[in-house]
Amino acid sequence: MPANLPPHYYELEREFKAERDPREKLRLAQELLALMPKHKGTDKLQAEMKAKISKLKKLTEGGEGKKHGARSVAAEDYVEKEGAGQLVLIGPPNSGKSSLLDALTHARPLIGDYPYTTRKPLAGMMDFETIQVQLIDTPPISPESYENYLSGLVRNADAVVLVCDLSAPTMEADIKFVLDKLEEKRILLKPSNTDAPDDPLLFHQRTLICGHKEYDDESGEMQKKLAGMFPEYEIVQTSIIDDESLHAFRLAVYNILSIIRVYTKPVGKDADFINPIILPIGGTVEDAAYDLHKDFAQKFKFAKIWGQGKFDGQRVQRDFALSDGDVLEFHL
Ligand SMILES: Nc1nc2c(ncn2[C@@H]2O[C@H](COP(=O)(O)OP(=O)(O)O)[C@@H](O)[C@H]2O)c(=O)[nH]1
Ligand SMILES: [Mg+2]
Repeated sequence: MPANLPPHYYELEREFKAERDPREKLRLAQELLALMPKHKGTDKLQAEMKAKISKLKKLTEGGEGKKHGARSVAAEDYVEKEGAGQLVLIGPPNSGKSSLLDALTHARPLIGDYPYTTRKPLAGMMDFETIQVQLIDTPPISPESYENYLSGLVRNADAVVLVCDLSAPTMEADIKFVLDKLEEKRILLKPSNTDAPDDPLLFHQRTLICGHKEYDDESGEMQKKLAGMFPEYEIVQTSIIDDESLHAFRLAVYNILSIIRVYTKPVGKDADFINPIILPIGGTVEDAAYDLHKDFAQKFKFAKIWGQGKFDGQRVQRDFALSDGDVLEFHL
C-alpha cells in the first residue's frame, strides 16, 4: 500500500535530515508525524518516526543522551508563561531590545553598544494598569547569528515585538534579513487582527512593529521607510528616554494581546480591582466563572454586572459577552 504522503512532507523531511540542533529536530519530527496520513501504508513510517521522537526526547531532556556523551540541551526555547500574556522581543543586533526590557521591567539585561551582548532569553514583567505582561529579550537575528531556540520561543509566545532601529542606516536590509530568516524557519509575521490560513507548514505570529530610538530619526525619514515596509501593521515609536513613548508601547502591547480584564466582587462588597480575570476578546460570563474555578462555572445561577453600557447590577446569563473593565458578582 502506497504511503501517499503530502508533497511538502518531503521538503520538511529534507530539513529534518539536515537539522543538527536536537530540539529543532524533535520539533520537526513531531511535525512530520502529524503530517503523515494515518493508514496501513504509513504504519512502518509512523513507527519509525515515533522511535526517532522518543530518542530525541531523551536527548533533549539530558537523560540517556548524557550517558552516551551527547551534549544535553538547555530548554531555552520555552519560557513558562506568566501574567496576562507573553511577548518576545526580536530584531537585528543593537536595535535596543535589551534596553526596552530594561526600561519597561525590573529585569536587568546586559546592554552594550557592541552587538551580541545578549546570548540567552531573559524574561521580565511589564506593568500595564492592573495587569502584568511578560516580555522576553532575545539574542539578535543577523547573518552572523541565529539561535535555533528562537523559533520555539516565537511560536510559543502570544505575540512578537519586532524592534527596528530607526538610527541604523541599514535598518531596511537588517529587518528584511530577520523576516527572511524567520520565513526560512517557516514563521511568518502578521498584523494583529488578521486571520491566517491554517497551513501546516507556516506558522503565523501576530506582531507589533516598534520603531526604536525615535529621536535619532529627526527627519522622520526612517519612520517613513518603516511604515512603507509594514503598511498593514500597528507601529509604535519608542525611545528609552521618552516616558510617553514607553506608555504608548505598553498600550500597543496590551492591544495586540486582544484580551479584556474583568473584575469580580463578592455579594454586597466592593470589587477587587487588583487581580482581574484575563479573557480573550469576546469572553463570556461563563468563561470568567471557569477561570475562577471549573466547578464554579457549573454551579452559579446568574451574575450581576457593572460596566460601560450596562445598568448597574444588571442581571446577565452565562453566554453574555463581557467588555474590558466589567465587574461581575456571581450568584449561586
Ligand atoms: N539613542 C538611543 N540609543 C538607544 C536607545 N535604546 C538603546 N540604545 C542604545 O543602543 C545600543 C544597543 O542597545 P541594546 O539594548 O543592547 O540592543 P540589543 O542588541 O537589541 O539588545 C546601546 O548602546 C544602547 O544604549 C534609545 O532609545 N535611543
Ligand atoms: Mg541585547
